[in-house]
Amino acid sequence: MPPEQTIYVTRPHLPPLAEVAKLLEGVWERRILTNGGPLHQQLEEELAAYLGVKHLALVANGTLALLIALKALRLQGEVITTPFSFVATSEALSWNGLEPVFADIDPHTYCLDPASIEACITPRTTAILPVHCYGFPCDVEAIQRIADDYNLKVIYDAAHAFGVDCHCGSLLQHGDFSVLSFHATKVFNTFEGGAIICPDARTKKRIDRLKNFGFVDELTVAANGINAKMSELHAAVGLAQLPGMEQSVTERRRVAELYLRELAGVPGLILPSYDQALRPNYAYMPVRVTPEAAVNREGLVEQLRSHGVVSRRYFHPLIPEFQYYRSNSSAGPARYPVATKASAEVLCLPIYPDLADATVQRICGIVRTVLDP
Ligand code: T4K
Repeated sequence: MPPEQTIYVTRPHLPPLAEVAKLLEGVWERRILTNGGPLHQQLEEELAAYLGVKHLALVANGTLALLIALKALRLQGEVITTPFSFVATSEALSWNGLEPVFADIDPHTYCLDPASIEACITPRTTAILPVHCYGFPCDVEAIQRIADDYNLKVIYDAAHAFGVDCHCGSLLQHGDFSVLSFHATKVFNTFEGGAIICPDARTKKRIDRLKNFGFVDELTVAANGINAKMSELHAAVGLAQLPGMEQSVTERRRVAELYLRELAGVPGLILPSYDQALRPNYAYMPVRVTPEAAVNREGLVEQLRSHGVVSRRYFHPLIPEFQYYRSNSSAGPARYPVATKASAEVLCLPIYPDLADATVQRICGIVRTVLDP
């Protein structure tokens, strides 16, 4: 591989172009381009079967999926969420007029710590919005116990958790809703896209209306809806991609396992661990550069960049450190010390299905040279 070729943190997994073209021929014939066309309906059915869930509604992206799931619950007041996520998690709350309350995370899974959730509950709390960070499952049982005890709704941001299991089947069946992102950078992508997993057909109907301006029929708008429909073009990409998913995750696993072997024992570096029983999807390769390392995280980012390797500091800054959220009453590192430390130490290394072994070895060589000079 020529050294000047940039290695990005991720590259989209693309289905065979001929398969997409075949599906698009039908679109050209039918001229049904969007508004719940046949490819959209087919993808909803195939995805629900693949993911092991009963009711799934496709939407235009993961952010709109969050927005609509929250809207469907008619929530008010405060929602406990994680500071350690992509900003869309909190933005969906703000767009719904809900106040994010930032709790702390678990140092191993990077997901919300149930004890910290409980400590954040006030009389105004109405829901919990946890994230299955990097595809690592939240402690869904403990979170459900808290939700039951305090009569709270749970909306899982499962943007990273496509295809991941918990101990009792699909991780996506937990909570009142789970929300997926099919953005280009995700394990399964439709260029832009997303989905809401909901518990029953009645709720799916409500979501289907909300994503189509709130229309019940031509003459009736029953809710403050929005346009969040997935087009036939995007659905075609998804349908062509789905048959290759097992292979794609197998390739991600190859890359992850090579990293784990090549980076084992590097001083000051903590590696992630993937639980095979939970069908991990290897969406990300988050390593931690601890204070014991020869250089800090920022130094490693720069060294990698100077060799053409673009790693990413997901998630730095923390959401409450962004200007828009700084005045939030729960913003402040004392409220979430574990997330603050993680945000200063975590680095996501490149991982995607066609990342060659030789490239992973080259990246690991750079990491070893920098951290173990
Ligand atoms: N909840 C969570 C927990 C999320 O992580 C996200 C999105 C959402 C909700 C919202 O879902 P969406 O509304 O996006 O469906 C990326 C993604 O844009 C974002 O979807 C994702 N999370 C977030 C974690 O990462 P950036 O700013 O890192 O993207 P970008 O454009 O820098 O892409 C990263 C790398 O990927 C590039 O260096 C090159 C490569 N790339 C990217 C694109 C877009 C490609 O090779 N081709 C491409 O088309 O945010």
